Amino acid sequence: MRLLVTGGAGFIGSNFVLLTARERPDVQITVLDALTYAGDRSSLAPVAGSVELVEGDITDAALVDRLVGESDLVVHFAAESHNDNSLRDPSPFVQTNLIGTFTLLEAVRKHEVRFHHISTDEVYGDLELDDPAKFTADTPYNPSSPYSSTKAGSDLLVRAWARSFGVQATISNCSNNYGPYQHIEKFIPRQITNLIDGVRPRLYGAGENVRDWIHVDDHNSGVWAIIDRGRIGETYLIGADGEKNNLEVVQALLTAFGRPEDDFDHVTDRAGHDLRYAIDASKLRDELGWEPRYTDFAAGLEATVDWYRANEAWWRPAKAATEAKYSAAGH
Ligand code: NAD
Ligand code: TDX
Repeated sequence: MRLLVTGGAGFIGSNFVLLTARERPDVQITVLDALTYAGDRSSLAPVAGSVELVEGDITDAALVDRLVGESDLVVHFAAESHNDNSLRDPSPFVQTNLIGTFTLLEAVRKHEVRFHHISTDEVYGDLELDDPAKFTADTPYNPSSPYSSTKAGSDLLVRAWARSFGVQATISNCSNNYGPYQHIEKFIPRQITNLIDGVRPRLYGAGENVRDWIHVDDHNSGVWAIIDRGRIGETYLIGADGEKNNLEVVQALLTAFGRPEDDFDHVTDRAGHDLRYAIDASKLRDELGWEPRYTDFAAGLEATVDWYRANEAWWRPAKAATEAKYSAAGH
């Protein structure tokens, strides 16, 4: 099988490629990635000999048409992915997340290629802290940020192309991922790399916002379950019952570094900051028999801390510029 992975040099995409190369040696993998600030060729170093990396943009219709024409399956991770960046400059979010997804959809329509679209739980907006309901595939869309609204728009394009043009597509909406190769602009690796540098973690607002954490390998095993056994045209939510507020996560990291639990700073809150995300993944569990493997968050977090300690050469070059952007925004 010939697999095209967009965004395969980013956090989740590179972990997907590494997992696939490990567990499915028969799959021939090509990565299409623009190598933006968030993409890193070295994340694919372990499979450099067997995976082709094409450096290019998903809005490049001619390139996308050629690569899709040579594939049996497209898994679409490429996106601008960071909320704080989308508040500073939404333009690349509209370009990549909307126009890029449209470009891929036109190519899979023409070549009749199976398509899996990677999306986020943020399309559903946020929940109250005490709301007993969680997000399901029937929750109405209600995105808050330029990032989540462009992801929501991309999901709707996929649904329309599936219904109106018969594109063989599935969609997954996953909760917050953690694990190796995550860019240090994101919450957990930002605090880990701060702590390695002896800098106090930075908590937005009071730290009461809740995220539903899942290990990146559990996300990607869910994606494969949907590709293998999912029903065409369907949306599946991926989550592993990992709700934690940001204060709890910072305290767990401080503990892992042997520092006092109050050794952090409160900084300016994010504009429009979503309060809580929570996933009901029973459709994926019951219909497709998927189960997460990384159910011990503290252990997963410690393994992630170890990875950042052992791979300083991977993240160090981006640290100063990432923190300079945050300082300018009061974060
Ligand atoms: P990331 O920012 O780490 O990686 C994105 C990758 O896409 C990078 O390699 C980048 O170079 C590439 N890219 C960006 N624009 C491109 C373009 N125009 N053409 C080609 N390549 C381009 O993101 P991530 O955290 O790995 O997220 C991957 C996907 O998963 C995204 O679609 C995101 O919305 C979704 N998602 C992420 C999370 C999370 O917690 N990180 C949760 C749910 C869903
Ligand atoms: O320094 C920080 N301090 C802090 O308190 C940073 C960077 C973040 N935060 C808070 C904001 C959020 O409540 O931590 C939480 C997580 O922040 P991010 O890592 O920026 O993630 P989030 O905005 O929740 O979005 C992530 O999950 C869903 C991914 O970046 C998205 O791509 C995905 O769709």
